[in-house]
Amino acid sequence: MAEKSRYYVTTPIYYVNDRPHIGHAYTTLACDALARFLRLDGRDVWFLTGTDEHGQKVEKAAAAAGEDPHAFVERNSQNFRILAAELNFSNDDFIRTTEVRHVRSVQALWRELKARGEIYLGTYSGWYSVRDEAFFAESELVNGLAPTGAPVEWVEEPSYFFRLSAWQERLLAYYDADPDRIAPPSRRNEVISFVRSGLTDLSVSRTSFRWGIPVPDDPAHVMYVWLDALTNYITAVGYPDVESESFRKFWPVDLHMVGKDILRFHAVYWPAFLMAAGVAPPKRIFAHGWWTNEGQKISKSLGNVIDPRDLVARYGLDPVRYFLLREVPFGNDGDYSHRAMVNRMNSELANDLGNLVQRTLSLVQRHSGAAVQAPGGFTESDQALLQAAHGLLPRLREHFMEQAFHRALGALFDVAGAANRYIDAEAPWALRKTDPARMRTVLYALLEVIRHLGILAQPIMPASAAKILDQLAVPAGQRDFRALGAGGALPAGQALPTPTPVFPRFDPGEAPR
Ligand code: ME8
Repeated sequence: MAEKSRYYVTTPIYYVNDRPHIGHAYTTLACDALARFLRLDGRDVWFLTGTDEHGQKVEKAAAAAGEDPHAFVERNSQNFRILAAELNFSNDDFIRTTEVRHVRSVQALWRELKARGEIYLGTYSGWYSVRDEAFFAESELVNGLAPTGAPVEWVEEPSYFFRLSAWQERLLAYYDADPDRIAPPSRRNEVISFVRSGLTDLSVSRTSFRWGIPVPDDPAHVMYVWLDALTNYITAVGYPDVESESFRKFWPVDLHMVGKDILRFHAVYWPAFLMAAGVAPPKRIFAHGWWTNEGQKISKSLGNVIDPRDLVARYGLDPVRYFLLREVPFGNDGDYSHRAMVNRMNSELANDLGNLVQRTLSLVQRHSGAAVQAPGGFTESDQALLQAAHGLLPRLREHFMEQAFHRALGALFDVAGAANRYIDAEAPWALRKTDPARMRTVLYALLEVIRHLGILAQPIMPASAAKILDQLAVPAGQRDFRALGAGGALPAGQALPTPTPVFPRFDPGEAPR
């Protein structure tokens, strides 16, 4: 049971060469929503994020800033921590690759690989892209650049190699063993065809710069930044202490969430490193899509990098969280635009959900004694609506487990839509005079539906959902998923506070900045 209920989810650890932007916020947000959902569903969750602080890219950025790399990474890592707090992320840990626990873990992994004959000394000669922190063969270059468009430099130096070529069949067997291992399916196919096309040994150390973790017993080498970075996922749960409680409990990881740019590192190199060291590989890796800004690639040189804090200042945190997970089928690429954002805020949050809550609560306030009133017998339409609300949890569970956040929100808003149609059809404001008992039943059904929507919206919009539940006077101990269904229903006689709107409309007249 304990084994079944635990869940370990990770974000990539972000490079500290730059400030956090919307892409970083997006990946961590998706993990946050999932972690919150699973906790409310009674699971024992460990949610990890952090920063990737070694390597040439960071070293160069520090030099360009005229700073010592230690001070530079300290300051920039802090920006990611601040972002996590400002976006209400519920991570359980924040790991930095410059921490002692991590250096110890990476060196232990290296020793293990070395002892098992998986690493050997040779000479690397080929191309390297600092921006991608990746090696490329001549044949992979496109017009003299990395396939990502990044510049490359020629590297020729002594290097340790990992015997990746020996892992092809075992990697294919690992993908085959579980069709859900890599998602979405299109990405899984890409990975499989890459591995099928043959693997070459991977350079895993460098001698031409110093900003990295020294190779044990050969300090002229520092470790390849990706070997260093990927290991963070096991460091955080206690590696090399594989008998520790946390390692036994949380490894293998349930989900590595990444952007599509770094899938190969996670789905090919990382499982191979782990299997080669005798450690179980990840259960699942999800590679989500790429955001553009008003149709354009987001890049520093175009000057269109979106700072998530600016969005939050402008639209509010929960609308931004909602937009990011609703606008794009999770896994696909997406485009941020002011128009799309305002559209979601006004037509869905304000009109569909906000209005439902506001209309119902105002009626209760004005015509139903500002309290929950016991219902009479339920009609078929009452029952249909209540059943739709009661049926949400299994549907959402399925969507969250597949990381289909857009579908989960779609399901929630389907029920909000049904409740809006119900309130229009039942017209409780008219029943007030003709049949007050029936009005009380209708309002009761609506309050129950809103209670379900409030509880289930918590993973995506924690603060707004809390406001909804506050207005229903739902006690703190009645907000997890055990309170869903008729068992946790609002008690008759419960007084309700004066309602205030939860989702204000955004004035579309305001010009985009
Ligand atoms: O790659 N749209 O760090 P990184 C969506 N340190 N997501 C985006 C995005 C965009 N436009 N831009 C960035 C690294 N991301 C390594 C990871 S893990 C062991 C080491 C997100 O700072 C997305 O998750 O370049 C992407 O994979 C990640 O940021 C890259 O962050």
